[in-house]
Amino acid sequence: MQVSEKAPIRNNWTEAEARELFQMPFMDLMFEAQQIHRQYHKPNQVQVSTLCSIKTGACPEDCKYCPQSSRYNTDLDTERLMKVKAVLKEAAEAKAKGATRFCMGAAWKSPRAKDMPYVLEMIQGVKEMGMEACMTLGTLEQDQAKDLADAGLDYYNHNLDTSPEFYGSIITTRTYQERLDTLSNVREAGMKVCCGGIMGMGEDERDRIGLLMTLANMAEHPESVPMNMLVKVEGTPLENVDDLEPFDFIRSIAVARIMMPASSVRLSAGRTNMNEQMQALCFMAGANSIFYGEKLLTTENPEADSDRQLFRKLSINSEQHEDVSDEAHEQAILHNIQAEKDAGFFTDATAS
Ligand code: SAM
Ligand code: DTB
Ligand code: SF4
Repeated sequence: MQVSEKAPIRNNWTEAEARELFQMPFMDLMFEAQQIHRQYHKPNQVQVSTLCSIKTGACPEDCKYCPQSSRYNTDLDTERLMKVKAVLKEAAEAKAKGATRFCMGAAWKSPRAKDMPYVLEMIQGVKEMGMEACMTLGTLEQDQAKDLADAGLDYYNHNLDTSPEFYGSIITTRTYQERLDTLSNVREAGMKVCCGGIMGMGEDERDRIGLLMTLANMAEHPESVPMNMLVKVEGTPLENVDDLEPFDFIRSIAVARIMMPASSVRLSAGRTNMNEQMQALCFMAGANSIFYGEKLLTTENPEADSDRQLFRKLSINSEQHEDVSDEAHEQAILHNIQAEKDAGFFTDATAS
C-alpha cells in the first residue's frame, strides 16, 4: 500500500485474518493501527461524550455484568424516568464542561409507549443546545426507531457485547438476533449506529475476534464502537471473574481500529482501573473518544480534572497542536528555520 493511500473499508474479514491481527507482535500491531488511524482521523483529537442515566436500575433483563439488573443484589438506588427538565439541566452542564455529545441511557428492555413523549422531548432539548444526542434504551421496533430519528437523535447505542457463541453465557433474556434486528431498525431509520462490547467477562480471544468480526462485517460499520472493560460490580455474577490481561484489551482496540478504519472507537467503561500510560496506549491503538464526567451510568469514571490533566500531558485536543498534513508541517518547519536564521539563532558551524 502506498503511504498516501487509505486502507480500504472492508466487510469481508475472515476469522483467520482477524486472528492474525490479534497474534501480531504487539509493536507491529500498534504501528499498523496507528498508521491506519492517521489515514482517517486527526491523531491528537479525542471526542468527548457525557453520559446520563435517565432511568436507573430495576431492569428486567439478566445481563450478568450489569449492576442495574433487578435479578442481582447490587445495592443500587433505583430511579424512575427522570424529568425532562432535570435531564436538560445535566445536558447544559455537560456542554459547559466541553462535551460535544450527550448520551442518555435507560435500564429498560425496551421503551414503553408512555415513556416515548418524554424521551422525544429530551432529544429535542439536547439538539437545541447544539450538542449531538445519543440514546441507549434497549430493544427498538421499527416505528420507535423512526420516532427517535424524527426527533433528531443522532446516535443509538446498542451493544452486541461479545461473540454470538459466548453471548448465551452472559444474557438469556434477549437474543443476539434481537440485538441485530434493533441495529438494523436504527440503520433503516437513518440514525448513526453506536455498537461495541465488553472485554474481560471471562471470554477468550476467539470471542473478542467473534465480536469484532460481527461488527466489521456489517454492511455498514457502526460509526461508533464502544470498547468497555468490564467494571466488576459486587453482587453481579461476574464480580469475581479473572482480570483481563491489559495488553489484550489494548490489542482489541488496535484490531477494532484496523478492521473499522473510519469508525470512532470509544474507550468506554473501565478507565478508573487503567493508569494514564494504559489509556495513552489505548489512544495510540486508535481509541479516539471517551466518556467524560465523574460517573458512567451507575459506576465511577475518572475525575474530570484528571482527564483534563491527562489530555494536557498528551496534548490531546490542544489548540497549539492543530493537526496538519505532513507537507504543511514540513513547510512550517522550513519557515521557522529560515526565520530563526534571519534572527541570528543559527551559527554557521563551518565558519571559524
Ligand atoms: N438497557 C439498555 C441496554 O442494555 O440495551 C441500555 C443501557 S446498558 C447499561 C448499556 C451498555 O453498558 C451495555 O450494553 C453494556 O455493554 C454496558 N455495561 C453495562 N454494565 C457494564 C459493566 N459493568 N462494565 C462494562 N460495561 C457495562
Ligand atoms: C457503552 O458501551 N458503555 C456505556 C454506554 N455504552 C451507555 C455504559 C457503561 C456502563 C458501565 C456500568 C455502569 O456505569 O452502570
Ligand atoms: Fe438492563 Fe441494559 Fe443492564 Fe442489561 S445492560 S440489565 S438491559 S440496563
